[in-house]
Amino acid sequence: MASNVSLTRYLVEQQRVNGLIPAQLRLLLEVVARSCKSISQAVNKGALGGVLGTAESENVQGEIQKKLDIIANEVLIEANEWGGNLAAMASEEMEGIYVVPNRYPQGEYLLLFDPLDGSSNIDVNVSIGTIFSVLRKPEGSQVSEQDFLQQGAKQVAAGYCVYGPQTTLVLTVGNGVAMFTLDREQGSFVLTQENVQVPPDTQEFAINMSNMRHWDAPIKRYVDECLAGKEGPRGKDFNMRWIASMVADVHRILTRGGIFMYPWDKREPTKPGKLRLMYEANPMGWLIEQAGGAATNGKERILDIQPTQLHQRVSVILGSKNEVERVSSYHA
Ligand code: AHM
Ligand code: MG
Repeated sequence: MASNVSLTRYLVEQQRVNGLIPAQLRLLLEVVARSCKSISQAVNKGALGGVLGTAESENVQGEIQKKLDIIANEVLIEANEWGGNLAAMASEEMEGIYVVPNRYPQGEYLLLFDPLDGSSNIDVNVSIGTIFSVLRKPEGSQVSEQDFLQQGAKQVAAGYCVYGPQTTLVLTVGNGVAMFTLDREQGSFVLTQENVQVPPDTQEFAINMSNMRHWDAPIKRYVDECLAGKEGPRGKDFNMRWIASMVADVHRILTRGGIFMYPWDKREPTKPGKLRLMYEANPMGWLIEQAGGAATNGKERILDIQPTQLHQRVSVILGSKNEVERVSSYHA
């Protein structure tokens, strides 16, 4: 149900009434939302805007960049560098941190993002998104990469914007999860759902099944039991979804429950998983927890992991609480 509460008003209320966010953080989130509007615009134009296809570059993780990966990254950097709210930014698409240039005032916050998540879906017109996480810069002198290496539990805001049939911004500042739908005529995000709750139980799982032969025993056991359906140990049938855009999969889980898994597998045994801790797992993990769900790497709560590297990878299992706890118990 649409409300007449804009994102701006929601944020002002979080600041004024709930005392949850300082003005600088509110302004920063406004700028992030504005960047998402521009990215949404570019995504919508698609081939008409010449934004589809591959760029001639690789990112730090050795992945071929899409044109939209780069465009989205630039939009976020340009929109956020001059406002005075940030000290530095970090992105999936940049090897090192981006320190706010000297010509602008430096703020108290650090912004991390995956500018365009689900890159493999760009050219096929399937939902993609932007994921972001905000940390407070530790007190001290010059900002450094070390300042970013904070546990997910220290996030002060996190969210994503999904560019799907609708453009929806999903946000937490530690006071539950709220969803805002982009009203294109008004040009503003309007609150469309508050106090989002992930049901504790589910009969729907999301995992890339093509990796099954590489999984570890606990994940294999969990999925086997789901697949066995009514006749198996779970005594009920399960459905499966895999969009290959974490934003879209997490959005479905926030909307109707489910469990999402991108676990460690044997393809690259030295890597803990495919997804990145700081700008994918942490913000998504916090959103899911704020909606009553759970997020783990199988052994440890995602938000408790102490990062050691900016682009660190992690095994991710998140969603409906009872299912996530079951998968964790299989790892015990
Ligand atoms: P990206 O940030 O380069 O787009 O990669 C992350 C994406 C996630 O959105 C999604 O869950 C996963 O990669 C899909 O991976 P796969 O193609 O291996 O199923
Ligand atoms: Mg991503």
